[in-house]
Amino acid sequence: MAISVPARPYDFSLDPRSVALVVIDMQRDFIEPGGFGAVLGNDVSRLLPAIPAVARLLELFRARGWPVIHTREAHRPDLSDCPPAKRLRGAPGLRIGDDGAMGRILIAGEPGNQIVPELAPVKGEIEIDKPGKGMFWATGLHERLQEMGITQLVFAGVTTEVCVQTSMREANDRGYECLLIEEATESYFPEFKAAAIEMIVAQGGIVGWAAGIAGLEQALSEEVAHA
Ligand code: C5J
Repeated sequence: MAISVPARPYDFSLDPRSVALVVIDMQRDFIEPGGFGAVLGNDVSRLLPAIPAVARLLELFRARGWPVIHTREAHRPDLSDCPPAKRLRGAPGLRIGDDGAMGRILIAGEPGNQIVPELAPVKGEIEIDKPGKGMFWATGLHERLQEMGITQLVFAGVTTEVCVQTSMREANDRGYECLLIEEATESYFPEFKAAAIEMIVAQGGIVGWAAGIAGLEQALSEEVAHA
């Protein structure tokens, strides 16, 4: 039976049989000093509040055995999946593939590319290395989700207006119903986070829905009480 989650622009009808949690790029490269986010001049501490909120979401999904997907923005060590337009952006020495404080910047397998320990994937969860900002580009994820019968995606992660919003838009175009949990996403620019959420829910939910985490937790706990 569907669970009604208080959301904007109107309640989200969550189907436990076809929902998955997507945690976008909660990796050290964006969240810790010395990574990609920091070398671009951002205050990475602005992303920290998302960590406990994403942990709460993981707890909700893991407790119910619902699927969880973690993404990392990650390139191959030979950079064959990083187009020059992306590789050459920014000042020399601070670019993707360059040596940073946590290894090569945004390169798969490097220390900085790991998901922060508090949110580390557990056995059975899907991990996707994506060379783009969006989670569907060059990842094969859509086909995997289709095989699993997933039609709804609950979104969390960083940054709201870049990889989260791009992934939500890609998902929306592929026919998924998307719900963004507001406390579980952050941006280096609070005004961009606020604007991205408004863009998502505007025009009757043109990209999807947004909800507070407490409303989701409450709706799921009531579901247990009624079961
Ligand atoms: C960025 C991301 N901001 N994960 N990536 O470059 O949002």
